[in-house]
Amino acid sequence: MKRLNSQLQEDGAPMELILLIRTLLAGCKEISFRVGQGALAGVLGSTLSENVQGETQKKLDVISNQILKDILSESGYVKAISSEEEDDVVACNPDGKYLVSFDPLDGSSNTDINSLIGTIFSITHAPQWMDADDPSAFLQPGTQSVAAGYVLYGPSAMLALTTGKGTHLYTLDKTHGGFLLTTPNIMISEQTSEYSINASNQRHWEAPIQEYVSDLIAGTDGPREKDFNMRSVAAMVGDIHRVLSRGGIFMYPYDKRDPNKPGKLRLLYEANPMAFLVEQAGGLADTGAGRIMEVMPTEIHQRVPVLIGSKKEVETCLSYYKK
Ligand code: FDP
Repeated sequence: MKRLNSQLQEDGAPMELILLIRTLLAGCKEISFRVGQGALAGVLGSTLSENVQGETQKKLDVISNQILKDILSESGYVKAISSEEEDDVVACNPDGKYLVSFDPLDGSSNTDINSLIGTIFSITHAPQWMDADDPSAFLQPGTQSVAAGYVLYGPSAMLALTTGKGTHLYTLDKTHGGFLLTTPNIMISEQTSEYSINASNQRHWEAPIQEYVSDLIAGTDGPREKDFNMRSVAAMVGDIHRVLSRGGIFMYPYDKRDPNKPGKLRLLYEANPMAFLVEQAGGLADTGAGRIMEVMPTEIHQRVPVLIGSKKEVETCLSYYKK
């Protein structure tokens, strides 16, 4: 079975990027181990501190953030880090070539129920003329990413990774400690009859999503003339993994509740890396107003609406915005 290293070389990734990705994944392996220990490690449950988005942090979030922060800043490859768990950017090596954005533990409320969680990351070049602590270095559209991926901590630990030459799935072989290529060039089916959305927010959605979801629910009795099924892991990393594995559409749409929060999911370390992976697998990723990867960020913790998944189904969803 092919190892991560040879696939990255085959995809033409530069050596320093390969070394950076391997460093980051060494951190993820440690997180995987900690997550696997669960309550035995005494690390589950909430701390009293809250992170920048005002959500209650779980201890595993803090631990995972620290693991990645330490390993990346000591590596020398990284100029600065932006993390869901850090208010500001973290300056690393002023001569580092890369910027790394990550959500150290996505879906962290799932830790309480021993369900799917994961680390999401994206890597861009660091503008050499900017200081390492300058947050504006991170304000680049997703199209500038050189790599993106996630590690899913499930029954097995899986890595989805792209460097712009297709999306590959790897499985962590715990016997030798490496990621082995298990699905090269995964392609998302264009059609689907599966959707994912937190329907408890329905009253806050805009008209196009209201109408689109109501037509999905109407099934064979409605204009779509086919039945749809709803599936939700309630952790983006798990939901996108399902979409990559067997198709579907995952939505966290524009929300009218708070004009400062046009969506729930963060552009830099959630929407963009998932959009890169999904596009490289033949799917689409849009905000409802344009391609996610073309959104020009204005701040590091920016939120965006997300409509992502099987090409034809996302196109159908977007057609409701043009009515
Ligand atoms: P979580 O808050 O549990 O970390 O942005 C994080 C995220 O999970 C996503 O992974 C998930 O899709 C979403 O939030 C779930 O939020 P809601 O429960 O508000 O729908």
